[in-house]
Amino acid sequence: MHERYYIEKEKYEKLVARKNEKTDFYNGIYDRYRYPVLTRQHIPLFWKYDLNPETNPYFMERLGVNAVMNSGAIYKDGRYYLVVRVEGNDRKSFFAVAESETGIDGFRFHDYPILLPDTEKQETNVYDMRLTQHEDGYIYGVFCSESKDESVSDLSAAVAAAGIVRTKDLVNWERLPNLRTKRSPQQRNVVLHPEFIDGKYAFYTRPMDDFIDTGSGGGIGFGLCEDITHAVIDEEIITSKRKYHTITEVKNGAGAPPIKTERGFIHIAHGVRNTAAGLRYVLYCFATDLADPSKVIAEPGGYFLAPLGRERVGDVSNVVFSNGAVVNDKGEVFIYYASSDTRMHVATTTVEKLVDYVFNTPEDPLRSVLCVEQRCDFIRKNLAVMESK
Ligand code: M1P
Repeated sequence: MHERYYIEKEKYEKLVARKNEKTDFYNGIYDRYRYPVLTRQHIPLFWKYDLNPETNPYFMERLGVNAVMNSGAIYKDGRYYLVVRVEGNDRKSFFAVAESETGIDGFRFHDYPILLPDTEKQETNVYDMRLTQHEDGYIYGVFCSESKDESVSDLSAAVAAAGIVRTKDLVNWERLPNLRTKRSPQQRNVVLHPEFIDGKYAFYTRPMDDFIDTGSGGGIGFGLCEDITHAVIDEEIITSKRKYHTITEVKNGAGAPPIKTERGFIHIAHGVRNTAAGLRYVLYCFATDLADPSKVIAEPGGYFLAPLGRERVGDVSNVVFSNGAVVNDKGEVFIYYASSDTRMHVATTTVEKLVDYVFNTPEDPLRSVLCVEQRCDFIRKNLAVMESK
């Protein structure tokens, strides 16, 4: 083995063994952590370096990794699993499982990434898998399956569709045909609901006219399908709508599969607005009805989590994106999010706190004057509380 291997291996083991710690960030809603849970430095050396000194005398990276980001998550048998989007230096993304005992540190990749069955021959790239433990007994992974748009001459034109896989052990993956939505030419950010609705599989969708622009797509959609092995959605209705001059003005999309609580399903989604510096992605929450998960019953105003400090800089700066959150046996919630399409973080809270946040945070009144009224009312009540002490 090249001598440099031992130096790099020591650095790697130190990184994986590093304990994470809460920062002094406070908003009463969730805690943030000092270190990302996964970075490209967490990729095993044997994924990147040819370890044979005869074929790699300079111990060079032969297959580099650019970033690790948008990860699906699941809590299984007392352990925390992420299905990570790994992006090679060649810009192609793929999926790999990383596992931890604590959910906040010690994430280690399994020896091999996931080799998906090659059933969609036109597919060039895959990313952003959402993991849903469905009541039918399978863990489903729904992800973006991207292909070149051959109908136009623009070399960068692409078509986004929702790919579907399922597994029971996170090792063997069965690929099902891509989801077809009759009314939307493109789909990204599709999430499978964990329960049957009227005996059917239910999906949160994101209707789009174009690969980047959602166009006439008014927000996060919802649709039912009879047969997940040939998934077709005839009708999509809009649940959480995009709104003018809010954090969702340009687009929004479902994130982690919804968390079931006594008051409703809690969704952690992303909202996108435009700025002079480009698009800004933040996370926001809403709740849907337990019996009719297409019906929004609470939507706190503003963002839940926005990029902060070093999170603001990366390959696509000013972005936080989540497609995985888990609840452990103690009712603690681990929200996994990527910053700036570069690295993975965790924020922790509890189901109780999430419910309080979603149902007791005021809605966005949508106009400045109404926001001032809302805040004045708030201040008035607080001053009365302070005076009574
Ligand atoms: O670059 C930010 C994000 O952009 C896309 O999200 P959306 O479809 O909502 O625009 C996704 O490609 C996502 O992977 C990426 O993090």
